[in-house]
Amino acid sequence: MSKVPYPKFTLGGSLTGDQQTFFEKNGFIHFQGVASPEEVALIIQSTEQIQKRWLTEGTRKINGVPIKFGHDENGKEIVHRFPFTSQFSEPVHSFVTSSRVRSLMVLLPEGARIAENEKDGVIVNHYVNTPDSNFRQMGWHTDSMRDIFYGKKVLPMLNVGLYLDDSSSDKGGLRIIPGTHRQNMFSMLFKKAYFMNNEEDKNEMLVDAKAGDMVVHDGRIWHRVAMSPHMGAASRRRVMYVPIILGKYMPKSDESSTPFYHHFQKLVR
Ligand SMILES: O=C(O)CCC(=O)C(=O)O
Ligand SMILES: [Fe+2]
Repeated sequence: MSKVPYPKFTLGGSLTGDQQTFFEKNGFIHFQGVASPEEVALIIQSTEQIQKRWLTEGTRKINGVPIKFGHDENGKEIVHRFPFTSQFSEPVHSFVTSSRVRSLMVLLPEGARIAENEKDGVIVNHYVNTPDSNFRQMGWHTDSMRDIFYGKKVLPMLNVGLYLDDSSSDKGGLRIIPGTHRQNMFSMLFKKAYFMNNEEDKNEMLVDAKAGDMVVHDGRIWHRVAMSPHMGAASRRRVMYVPIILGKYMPKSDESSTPFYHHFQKLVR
């Protein structure tokens, strides 16, 4: 793993030239302290309310996208992966539509939009490492692979991560291979076995983030989430992802069918 620290940035009213150049070269960019502790607390609270509601009502899917369930360190049933969160949470919706997220549009060609009701919408991931955890890591993948399953052309997209917990190597953490967003299609398809491979890569870089930080990556970049060396509460890692996309508008509804790539999600534990 690369031990060289990468630069972290501060988000102003608009992205600076340096910030845009860093993103174009590396395929990711890290902004510190984008959401306040109060805002993060409200978002977490609202996901707990959504979890309660989905568990009580027995909801299994939102707009055709399966909710991933599991158990926490106390054996309590929890939601590990929440799709379309902004449709159920005012604090999430207001963050997602705020100028902080909108200012990232300059990283994509004209016409990009925040996908609140397309793909899987705004996702919240909740990892916890327990002996029978259903979500403690995520193998190597690119997010753009999903476009291929939708029969769409691979267009640039951003995945905007908002950290709800501190996340460094003690949580396992996000590992990115910088620059791989510029790879050819063959490498995007076959560089690594999608979701099956959890091995460390010599060129991977650990994203070392605090709650409230925003880390943006290009959808074509190779990344994974490593397993925490700790068990239970010490391994808890919650992060929210906002997709910013291009191309044909494809909204989801209750009648939407389950996308094929979700069969891969079953490989993720
Ligand atoms: O949890 C993370 O930081 C990354 C999640 C991810 O890569 C995904 O949901 O596609
Ligand atoms: Fe991903």
